[in-house]
Amino acid sequence: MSIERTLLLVKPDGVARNLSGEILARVEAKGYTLVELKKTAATREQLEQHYEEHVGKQFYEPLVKFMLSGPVVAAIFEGHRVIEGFRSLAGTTDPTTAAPGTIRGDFGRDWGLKVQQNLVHGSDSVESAEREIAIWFA
Ligand code: D4T
Repeated sequence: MSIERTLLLVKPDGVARNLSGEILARVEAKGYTLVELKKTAATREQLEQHYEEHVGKQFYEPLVKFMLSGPVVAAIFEGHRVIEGFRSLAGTTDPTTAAPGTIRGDFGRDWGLKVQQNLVHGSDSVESAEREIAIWFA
């Protein structure tokens, strides 16, 4: 067994809708361990690093503006296969078609904006998790 860590963000829509507790509770109830937790206002510098793979895409600037629109909750969760496990709990990127039972499927919808407001972020690999944890918990 190898202990893995993931970076979870409750995005500004999730925080504004008072869903932070519900989201964290689902991850804890699944069996993963909360290691670090904070509510914070993202900076543009953090977001430029966090979303560097999306620079130049149509939704990049709206995405950064959205992530700056209010506080986020950042958490580190730990457990065997937590990266894959959290992405399964979160559901697919598009909340319209995310499966019911997932965070995005249960609480998300398309608001017709330039960027999807899909409540949560979760790291997609061990390398991304290490990189992202360093950005949010320097
Ligand atoms: P994050 O990174 O926020 O966990 O989301 P995903 O892993 O599910 O999706 P992503 O990195 O591909 O996209 C980051 C962020 O941009 C929004 N987005 C994405 C969007 O508004 N339109 C799009 O076409 C894509 C691909 C949603 C999440």
